[in-house]
Amino acid sequence: SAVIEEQKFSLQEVLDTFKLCLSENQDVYVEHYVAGWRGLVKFMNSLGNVFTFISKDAVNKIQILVNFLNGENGSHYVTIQSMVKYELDNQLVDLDKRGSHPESGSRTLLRLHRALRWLELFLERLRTSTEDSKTSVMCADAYNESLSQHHPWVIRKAAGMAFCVLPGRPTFFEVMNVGGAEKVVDMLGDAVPMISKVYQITEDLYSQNNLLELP
Ligand code: 1Q0
Repeated sequence: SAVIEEQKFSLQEVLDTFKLCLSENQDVYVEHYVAGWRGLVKFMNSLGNVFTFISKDAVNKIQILVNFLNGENGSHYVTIQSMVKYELDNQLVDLDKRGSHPESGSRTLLRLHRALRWLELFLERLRTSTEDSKTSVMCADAYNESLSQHHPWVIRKAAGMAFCVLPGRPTFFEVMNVGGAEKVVDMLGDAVPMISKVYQITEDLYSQNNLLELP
């Protein structure tokens, strides 16, 4: 019945999908990476309409990667490592300026990767926050320290306006649906290192291949 099917959103589940990202030999599974982002987008949409301009872009990028994964060369897109190797070996990446491959998997994932750094910083702030901390400030600080450096003025401006209407910490914790504040802190203590690890492995891979500035 509808009652049984209607699953309540839990951020715990979303962050758990990031745990599934890492293979035994530290490769990052695109499927779980993308699933993690899907969950985050769902969470963000539940915060209100203002955030859909942000989530729309994420949804676009998720879809590009899913299309590669389900496409005829899907077997090369199983991990971020194999994707990067395959696209580079076959000249499927625009390296210095936009050309015939404006939506490569490598450049698309790089955008989500940069946003993952924001998430890591934001969640860490949330974890160590107190009752009177402001989510808008934590969010803005995390953004200014990371993702904003890759955004033009007009997007920074729009992001700043979105942060201002973020719900407060109590509502935020409620929507996360993890339990009381202590539970949230525990959950984040578990999730943040996991996200950092996925971030760092991806960062190293992109750095070693000189891909951190892909257009
Ligand atoms: C909860 C508030 C969320 C705040 C998210 C911070 C990011 C804000 C800025 C995003 C602007 C997006 C507009 C489009 C940007 C693109 O130009 C840019 C570059 O792509 P391209 O193709 O033009 O080169 N795209 C990006 O930088 C990707 C941005 C993706 C942002 C995805 C954010 C979705 C995630 C949300 C997580 C919300 C959950 C947070 C709470 C977790 C738990 C407490």
